Amino acid sequence: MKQQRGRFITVEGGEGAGKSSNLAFIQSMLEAAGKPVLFTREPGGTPLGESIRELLLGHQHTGMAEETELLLMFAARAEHLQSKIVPALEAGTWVLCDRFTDASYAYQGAGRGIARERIAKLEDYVQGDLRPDLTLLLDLPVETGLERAGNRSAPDRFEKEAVGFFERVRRGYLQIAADEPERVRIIDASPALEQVQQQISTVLQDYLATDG
Ligand code: Z5A
Repeated sequence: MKQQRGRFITVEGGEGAGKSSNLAFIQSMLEAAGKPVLFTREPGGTPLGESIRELLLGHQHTGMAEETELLLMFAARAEHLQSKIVPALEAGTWVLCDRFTDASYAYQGAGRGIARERIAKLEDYVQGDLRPDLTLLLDLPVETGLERAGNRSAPDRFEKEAVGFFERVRRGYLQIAADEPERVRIIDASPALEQVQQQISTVLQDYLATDG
């Protein structure tokens, strides 16, 4: 009998939205439902991808061209898909990924101003037909996110952007959710963690009941 393909779940959100704080919760819910889960992240997820991540987030290339940034995201993604994500999905494993291509549309597209059509061409080239099955978008006001993120580590190359950049990123994400309401579920990330996790739990239970 042919192995059933695993599901591809991504988690997205602006700065300090709480992805890291909720990923273990999401993974444990899926595992409790009997799904084998591979957790990974973008940019990164492979040795080569993690090296690209250092180039992207570090401060040694502050004047990086926008196109270079976009192409590096997709270079890391190509490696990630071929060596990790696709083999796992084909083996029936559920892949839980901290950010994926929606982040390229939100940050490089809405944030930096690269045309959507250009990103779509790269998406088709690198991913073929593969798209996430479910995306949880953690949404909160930019100021709240920046305040939360500011209480953590030193800022990376993206975190040094101005507030206007993050406002465009947020609008970009919300537009994706409006365009694809079936795939992208908005989670209000403003309240306390327990309330955020209640919303996540409802969405995942619903997904597991209908598609899992
Ligand atoms: N990027 C891109 O441009 N294009 C692409 O295609 C891809 C990525 C894939 C790296 O992402 C950067 O890459 C990212 C976009 C870009 N740049 N930025 N900015 P990342 O995901 O590795 O890093 P990040 O966005 O900076 O994530 P983050 O700052 O780690 O945020 P988070 O994981 O969403 O938040 P958190 O660490 O869970 O929470 C932040 C703080 O808030 C922390 O102290 C928590 O304890 C606190 N917190 C969390 N939830 C709550 C609630 N509910 N109440 C109160 N406090 C809370």
